[in-house]
Amino acid sequence: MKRILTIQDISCFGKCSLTVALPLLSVMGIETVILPTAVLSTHTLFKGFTCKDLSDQLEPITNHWKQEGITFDAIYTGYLGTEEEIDTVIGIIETFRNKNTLVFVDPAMGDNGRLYPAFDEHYARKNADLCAVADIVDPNITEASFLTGLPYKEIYTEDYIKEMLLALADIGTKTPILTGVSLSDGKTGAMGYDTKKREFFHYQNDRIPASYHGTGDVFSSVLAGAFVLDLDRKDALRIAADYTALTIEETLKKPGTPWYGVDFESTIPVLIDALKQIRL
Ligand code: PXL
Repeated sequence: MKRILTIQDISCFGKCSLTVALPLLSVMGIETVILPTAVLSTHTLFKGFTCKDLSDQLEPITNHWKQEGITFDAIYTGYLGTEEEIDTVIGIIETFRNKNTLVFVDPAMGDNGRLYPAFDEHYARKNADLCAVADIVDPNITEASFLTGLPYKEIYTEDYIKEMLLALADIGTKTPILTGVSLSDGKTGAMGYDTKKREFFHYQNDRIPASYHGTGDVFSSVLAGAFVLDLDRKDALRIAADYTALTIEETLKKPGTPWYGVDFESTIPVLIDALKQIRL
């Protein structure tokens, strides 16, 4: 069984980060080791959230793993907290990485042209150091614009997306993948760039007219899992995008749906079936 280490916060209430990554990666049949960077009462879009920073625990925990000879097939990072923490996480990646380790970075820090409340531009730029050591990064357009310094646009052409991907590749990532990319009316999906083969690739599905918090974490978790399972990039993008779209659709059907996250639990059987189809 493949083993992944995922490093991100625990938001006790509000479906995101580890409470999404752990169940999704587990149902994909991947042993999932967690390294919580902080414990929050809720995610940071609630007012008055509490936050206990666990940065000082990262080194003792990972030192213990090292002593025990624990290894990982992949390392997947999500929402982190501070610039110092980013340096610590880069150190952890260097310690555990070997030539076969997949390093997947979701530089979770903003959406809709704005950073999340806990972050500033300094923190956003520091994320580029983390992206530089990644095999795959999957920012949305907001995050990519903060990482690269290119302007954020809501209306754009395919050339703008390609320029953004090339700028992300310049940071050092082998395969940048931009999420929330619409290449035609009524469609949305992701577009990536393979620096080795020098080719762009993309996947689009129907846009569902709704936006929920935590969908980036759903998409990233499934995409990271799909790459860990050695799916080719076409299948990996399709599985992650279709599952995320279906989950948004299901969430939308339910009246009085809480805004804090999507009902990803109810669509898990479909994810498992889709994986079975590919791996038959
Ligand atoms: O979904 C990203 C995320 C993860 N963790 C925390 C957050 C957010 C987005 O706001 O606040 C704590």
